[in-house]
This record gives sequence, structure tokens and C-alpha cells, in this order.
Amino acid sequence: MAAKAARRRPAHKPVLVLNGPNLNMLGKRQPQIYGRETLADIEAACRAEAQRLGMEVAFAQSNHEGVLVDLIQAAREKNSAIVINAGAYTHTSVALLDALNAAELPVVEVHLSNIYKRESFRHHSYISPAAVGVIAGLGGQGYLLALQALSRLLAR
Ligand code: CA2
Repeated sequence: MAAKAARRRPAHKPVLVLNGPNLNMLGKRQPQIYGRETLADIEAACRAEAQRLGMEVAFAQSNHEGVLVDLIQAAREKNSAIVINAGAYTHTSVALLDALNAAELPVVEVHLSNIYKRESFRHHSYISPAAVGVIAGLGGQGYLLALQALSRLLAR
């Protein structure tokens, strides 16, 4: 019985799914750009996908750059990988890039919208150099694809 329970326990620390500024507004404003899914819907879908994959997720959102840096710093010890939608900080934040590099964890960068179809200031991401992969334009499904990719990567 004990051996069975041990086999069901996730093999890795939780994957941190981290969301940046204004993503708490999802589903409440600008549905033409970001869709009708709320962040709570995305969290529920991530938890269901993680369970299917035999992983655990820790889900967080902050509107504050320093709080995001603190969470990434803590992830080095507490998490096995990071999925990050850094929101507008994607296009401005060397601090997030430095924190992600220092974490030395696999990182997947996610964007709900296709940032390359939008204003030119959204075409550059400061954090992409720290990521193993980038998913953009697929809405909430992007988070699930990121978890699938990390599940395979962590199993190696
Ligand atoms: O497409 C994405 O996921 C973005 O990271 C979203 C950011 C944007 O600054 C990036 O360029 C691309 C903005 C998130 C704001 O989300 C809102 C949702 C509903 C209402 C208002 C803002």
C-alpha cells in the first residue's frame, strides 16, 4: 500500500506558473485581445493538466516587478521549472531576465496573444534568452503546452 502511494507522488518539485501585471484582469476587460478565459480558469486548467501529467503546479500572479523577482529567486529551491507570462514586463525587465538566469531552472515563456502580430514594442522580449522555449498566440492553451514540454524535459 505504501509503495503504491509513493509511486503516485509527483517525481519533481512543483512547476511555478508565474503571471505578471494586469493578468488578474483576464476575462474582465479586452476580450477581443485576450479572450474570455479568466486567470482562475487558466489556473484550473493548469492544475488538471498537471495532474494528468503527474506533476504539481504552484500558481502565482503579481502586478509588482520586485515580487516577481522574489518568487523567481525562491523558485531555485522550491520549484523544478518555471512557466512565465511576464505581461508587459516581458518588454522592459532586465531584472526578470537576471532572476530567471540566476534560477538555473528550465523556463518556458508564454503569451496569450501573438506578440509579433501586435505593436512593434511587443516584438522584443528581454526574458526570452533565459527560456528553453516561447509559446505565443494560443491563448490559455499555451500554458498547457508549456507544462507538457516541461514534463518531457524533466523526465529526461
Ligand atoms: O499576450 C500576453 O500574454 C501578454 O504577455 C499580455 C500582456 C502584454 O503586455 C504583453 O505584451 C503580451 C498584457 C496583459 C494584460 O492583460 C489584460 C487582460 C485583460 C484586461 C487588461 C489587461
